[in-house]
This record gives sequence, C-alpha cells and structure tokens, in this order.
Amino acid sequence: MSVESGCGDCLSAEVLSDQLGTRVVGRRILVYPEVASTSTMAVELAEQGEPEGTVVVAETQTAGRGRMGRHWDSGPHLGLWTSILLRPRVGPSEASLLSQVAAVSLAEAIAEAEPAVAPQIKWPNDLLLGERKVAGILVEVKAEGDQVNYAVVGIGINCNHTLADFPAALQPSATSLALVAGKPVSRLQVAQSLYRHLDAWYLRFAKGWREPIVTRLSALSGTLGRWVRVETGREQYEAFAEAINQDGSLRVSLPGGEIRDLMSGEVSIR
Ligand code: BT5
Repeated sequence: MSVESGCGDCLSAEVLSDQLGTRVVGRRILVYPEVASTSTMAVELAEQGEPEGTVVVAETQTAGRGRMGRHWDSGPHLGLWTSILLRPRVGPSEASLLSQVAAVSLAEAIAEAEPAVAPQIKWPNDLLLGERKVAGILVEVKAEGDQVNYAVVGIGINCNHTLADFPAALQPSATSLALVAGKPVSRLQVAQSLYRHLDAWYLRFAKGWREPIVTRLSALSGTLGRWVRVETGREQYEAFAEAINQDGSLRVSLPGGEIRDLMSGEVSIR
C-alpha cells in the first residue's frame, strides 16, 4: 500500500496550500524530504522569531519524538509527520489545553478520512482506531513568565502503512488509516483536513472557548466511563475514568472512593 515509486503521492507546499482556506494554520508551509524531527525544526524556527501558523512537514523523520524521549516511527511517505507553530496569547497553564485542541482536531480529521470506524481519543494524546494507535500528539511549550512564547504541536498520523511497514514491536498495537480502510488514503487530503480542523479549533481556543473543547473531547474520548490502569512514574493503580476537567486533566476515582485529577501520566484501558 505504500506509495513510493515516482512519488505520485509526494507532499509539496504548493499542493498543501492549494485551497486550504485556513486563517492561521498553514500561513507558511515548509516540506522536507527528510529531517531529524519536524518538531525540532519548528522549535528552531520559533526561536528565530518565525510567526505563528507555520507548518513543517517531512516525508520521513530520522529522530521522530514521542513524549518523554520516546521514539516515533516515521517511515518514508507512509504517514503525515507534521509540526505546527503557534503563539497563543495565554499563560502556560492554559497552554496544556492545546494538546486537547489538537486531539479533537485530529479525531475529526481522521473521522473525515475514514468514516467507517469512529476514532477514539485515549487520554491524553493517543488516537485509536479499534483499540490500535493510528496517531499521536506531542505538544511542546516555551513560556516566558506568565505568557506563552510559542507552542509546537507535533502530530504523526499513520496513513498508508501495511502491518509489515511497522517495526515488529509496534505490530501488535499500531494501525494505519489504509489498514482500516482497506485501500490507500490521500495524505494530501488527510493533511488539509487536519490543518482546517486545527485552524477552526485553535481560533475558538484563542477566543477563550474552553467548555466546548472539553465537551467535544469528552464525546470523542475512548477513556471515559471505563476502568483504566494509571501509571504516573511514581506509582501504578487502577481507577475509573470519570471526566475530563476544564483544564484538560483527567478525573479518576479509586476503588476506595478517593478522587484524583491527573495532569499527565499513562492511562491504559483494561
Ligand atoms: C506520541 O508520543 O504519541 C507523540 C508522537 C508525535 C509524533 C509527531 S510526528 C511529527 C512531530 N515530530 C516529532 O518528532 N514528533 C511529532 P507517546 O505517547 O510518547 O507515544 C510514543 C509511543 O508510541 C512509542 O513508545 C511507541 O510505543 C509508539 N509508537 C511509536 N511510533 C508509532 C507509530 N508510528 N504508530 C503507532 N505507535 C507508535
């Protein structure tokens, strides 16, 4: 299913910009055949004063990053590996909601690309199709004092992978849009749809909308209303996922009745 020869499916700034119709996301689009990480590149641009809305795309990443230094597998031409530079006028605590803004946008874009299967958001940042991870989000924020300087939203979507395209260790847990659809998908359409949804939700976020983001996130969540295993680095326990709070944290209740609000951590569905 991978589209390699002649690169008929190669992404370019020109085709990605064509009729994109966004206000912020994609004001400038940079496409590279290979980078270490699109997020590293976007951070470098941000440090040099690049305005918000710039999008970096790479056909492959040699050092794609997940959270906490984990590796993100980013095979050539198989997925959409992209980072978006934003400069929201909010404080650092509010910037954590950008991860939820990205999750909602990503879920909507995936639903548009593959209407047969409803994507589910696994709190805080995984996108699942039928229990397998199809996409991930990494938001990196730099703040100065009580103001965000920039946020880089890194998104990886597995598009045209066969199972054999994933490293053996990921084969039990990963999937791609094409695997679910049973046919190749257009990365161009996936990318434009993602940028449009992200643009719309980011503009709402910038206007101060909070509740609609959390409401939409809750509706798309595959975590809520289920027993989960929580890992925080310090401890592991089982809990019931009750709700997503206005700040994006996950409210869980423990078997003894104790309530906790998680800002970060790993949550696996039992
Ligand atoms: C994430 O981290 O899910 C965030 C991934 C963000 C990647 C994008 S690509 C564009 C931009 N540039 C970057 O350098 N990064 C961003 P986390 O929740 O920590 O999940 C990482 C874990 O997901 C790994 O430890 C693997 O178990 C698994 N994984 C790695 N690559 C995968 C893939 N392609 N598909 C599904 N699972 C994968």
